[in-house]
Amino acid sequence: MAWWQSAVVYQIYPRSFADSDADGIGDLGGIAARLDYLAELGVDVLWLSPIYPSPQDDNGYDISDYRDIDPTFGTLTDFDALLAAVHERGMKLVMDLVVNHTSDEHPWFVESRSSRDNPKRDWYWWRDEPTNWRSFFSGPTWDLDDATGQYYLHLFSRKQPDLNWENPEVRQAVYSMMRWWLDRGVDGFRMDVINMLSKDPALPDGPGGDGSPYYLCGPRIHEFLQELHREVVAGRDGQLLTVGEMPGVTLENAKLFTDPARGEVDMVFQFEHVQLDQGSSKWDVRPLRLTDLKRSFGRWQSGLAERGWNSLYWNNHDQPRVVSRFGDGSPEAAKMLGTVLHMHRGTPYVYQGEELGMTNYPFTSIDEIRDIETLGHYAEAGPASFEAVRAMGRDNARTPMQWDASAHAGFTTGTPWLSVNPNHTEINAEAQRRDPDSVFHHYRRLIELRHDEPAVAHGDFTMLAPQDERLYAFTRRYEGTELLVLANFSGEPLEVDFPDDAEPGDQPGAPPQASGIKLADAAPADVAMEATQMRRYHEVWVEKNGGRTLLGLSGIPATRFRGVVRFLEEFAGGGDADMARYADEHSLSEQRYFNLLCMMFGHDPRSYSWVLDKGLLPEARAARCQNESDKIFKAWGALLSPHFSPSFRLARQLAQ
Ligand code: TEU
Repeated sequence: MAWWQSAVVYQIYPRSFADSDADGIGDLGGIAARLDYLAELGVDVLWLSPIYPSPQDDNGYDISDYRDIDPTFGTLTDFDALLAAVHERGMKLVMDLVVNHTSDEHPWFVESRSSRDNPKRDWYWWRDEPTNWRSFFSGPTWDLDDATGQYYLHLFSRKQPDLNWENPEVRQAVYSMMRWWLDRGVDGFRMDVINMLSKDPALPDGPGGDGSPYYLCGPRIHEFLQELHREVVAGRDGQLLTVGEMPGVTLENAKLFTDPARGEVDMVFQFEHVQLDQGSSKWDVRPLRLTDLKRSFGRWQSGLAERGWNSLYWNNHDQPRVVSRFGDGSPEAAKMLGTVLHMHRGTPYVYQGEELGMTNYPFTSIDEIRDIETLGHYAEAGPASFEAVRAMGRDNARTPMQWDASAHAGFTTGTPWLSVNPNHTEINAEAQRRDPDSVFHHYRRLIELRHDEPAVAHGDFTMLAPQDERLYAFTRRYEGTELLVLANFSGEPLEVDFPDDAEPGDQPGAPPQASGIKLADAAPADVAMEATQMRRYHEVWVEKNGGRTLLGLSGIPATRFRGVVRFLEEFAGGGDADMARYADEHSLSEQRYFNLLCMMFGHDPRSYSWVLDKGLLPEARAARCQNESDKIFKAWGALLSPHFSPSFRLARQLAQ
């Protein structure tokens, strides 16, 4: 099993993460200052969106020098220091590789456009006549260069001319640059629109201006990616992570791209699930049907079960915030969406702020928008498109990270390049790190679970209730362990039926019977489970050696299931249940009580025995004697936290 199959990646959008020099734009110094936060979250890999010199026409995805750092973000020395600090904390760092196109200010293009017989003319696509292809950023994909009287191709902005990968010199120049970064200690690449490198050299017109049939997964794409792997990645195998961003990639092609035997990429970003709430374009917004989402995830889970590997993401710098898009913007919805994604088979990607439940921005005017794609669309579609811009615009993902409740959310002491979401006073890292029940700590627990429970990384996937438009339910099975994930996508309480005589859906993906959920196997005798009320939450059950434990919200022994669930609902529902009173009423033994508290604090279920080993019982008992629940929590938190955060794994190492 490759290391990245049980890893979690955190995407940083440097412009919006943290600003250390008060120019209102994030930078490497800001990232370095926040590494302990990321270590506490427990992520394994940091992916940085582009930080190379760039005119910033597309916020860095237009690179003018591949072997340096844009002064806005810092210097190569700053970069080396950041990389060392990341490695010191046991994390890895992946760079963004943008080689389908360069900036038009890159020396390669400056040379190429200088004359028709310049040696680098063929490094780009020049034609006397353009095709009818439309750009991703609206308008044509060809621009006329007056000086040489020819058109050059740019699938994105006119300041992002496409490189001609048919030219082996281009490919070798890219491979040399990639090796340069790897020799510097970088741990891999996220590869931008990497399935667009191979174009049909005939460059035929496309149906209705859609040129994608001639540049998405083109004729030589597998050859190019295998050559790249041979020239750059081979020999460093096992240490690196490569993920290819592939708009429009099919499952069949993804199997080829991610089959380790073919030596192309480790995983791909496919777009199927982020286009389910769209009609003819991303601006033609439609309501999401949960059955469509489940069908898509189910297909990719079973499709790459034997060969290849999935990436898992809801958010990135190109997508609106999922909690606003597929949820109601609430912390509960954020946790539910996090649980659903992280319990699938694949490598999860957390986009900055997702772990806090950051939402879309309440844009009121196009003047607040900075994104070239959105502005291009608005220029064509006009004011009538503003509602779609608000819902789907990329700037929703790019508002500054919300570190605290202060003026600019602790992102900068200057003026942020993009406004901070006013809800940062409620939604911010500082408050959530203190609150064990926060979205932050829920994401931290999900990441812990992936590190500690092999079934999460490696278990077979079985979708349940695929026809249900409110419930997302599935199981993961691995060596006698079964996870049951139940998630309620509707805003209303949901009745979930647990028929006692459930028979397992034998084959992964096998459709369950007509109604109700088919659980793996009948519940142990002492946990008679009838219908259970699901609030807008989610539950993860672990079936291990005949015992069944509710996880996710908390790990609680099965024996007191119904009582505990009622308690959970009460508690999670914010009722002022008095812990101690509850423990007495339900004669929870000291061990069960401590374990309950531990789970509440999202700590390892073995911590009671840990408390014993560490001789901390006296303090723990003392903590228990204080009868107001908040006091108990604070006391318990104070008792445990020094030993368990910032990251359980670290603590585990410490404890050994
Ligand atoms: O995105 C490619 C891509 O697919 C996006 O254009 C996407 O379809 C769109 O934004 C969805 O709204 C990559 C980068 O992630 C993006 O930021 C760049 O703008 C683009 O390539 C060009 O480099």
